[in-house]
Amino acid sequence: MTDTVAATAAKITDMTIRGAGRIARAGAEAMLGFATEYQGNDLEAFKKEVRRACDTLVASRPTAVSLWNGVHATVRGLDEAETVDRAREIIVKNAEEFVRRSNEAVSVIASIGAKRISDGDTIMTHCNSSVAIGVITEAHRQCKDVKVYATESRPWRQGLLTVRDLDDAGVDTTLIIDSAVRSVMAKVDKVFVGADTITAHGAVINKIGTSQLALAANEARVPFYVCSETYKFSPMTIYGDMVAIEERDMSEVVKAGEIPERVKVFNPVFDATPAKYIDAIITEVGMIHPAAVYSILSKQLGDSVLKEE
Ligand code: RI2
Repeated sequence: MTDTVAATAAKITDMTIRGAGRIARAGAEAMLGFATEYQGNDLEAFKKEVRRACDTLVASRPTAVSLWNGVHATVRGLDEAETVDRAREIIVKNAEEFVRRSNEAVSVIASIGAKRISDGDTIMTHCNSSVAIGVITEAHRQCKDVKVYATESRPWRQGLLTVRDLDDAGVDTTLIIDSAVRSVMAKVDKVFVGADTITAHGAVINKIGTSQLALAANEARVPFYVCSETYKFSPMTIYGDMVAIEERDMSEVVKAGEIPERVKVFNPVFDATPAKYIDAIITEVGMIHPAAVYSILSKQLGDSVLKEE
């Protein structure tokens, strides 16, 4: 395995590289780096190293299926290669195509989602979703008067990144602590969040606390939109696989010595929002109902999705 793969996997694990879309593109680019750097002419040995590289990258953050999809998109059609050079070409081409389409999807979602923002709207968003932020800043670029409440999103406090991103774009932004969500929801017209993984039955796995925004929005009759590229849809959940919810170290929640030694800290970094709390998923193929996820997945995967045991 090359240094590029190990270095990228380490940066995804320690969240130097974070965000479901960014880690997917980083995974694809790491596979491109692997293919370019690989020395050797034995095709079977190359394919073995490719599998190791894929496994290392996918294991670096278990919840976001975007990473799995981004990495595995680069090896599509590899079985047809008869030489290492041809296999290398296939990976490089697939990786470049994935990154291009991923960036394109983010801008298509921005233009579709911005249509759902009216002049004068107050929006709430959670964590630091580049796709949800793209929708909001596109509406602002269209001279719509938009105000945003961004949650702090403990424990990583990605909300501080969001308020910086929005302020840089000139958007009127207010930071709130996560426990203020339900009381602030009374001032909110729409909620826009991102996604790490969306299951075949339309549940959305996103930063911990997202389901609380959805509950509060549902109670207040505030539309709740998820902004997500379709490579965040999970093929494995078609067969009933559960999405692994990553748990991270207690040091992200409390400092050493802050609490008694015997006290445990449970630090799940994602949660699941059931489809019934989601008004629409804004994707690069259009605004869809959560119930449409399966048909899009099966269309993208072709018949294989129905055959696999
Ligand atoms: P974009 C992030 O996870 C957040 O949960 C965010 O909503 C999601 O990925 C999607 O991000 P983390 O990497 O792809 O901060 O919309 O744990 O940027």
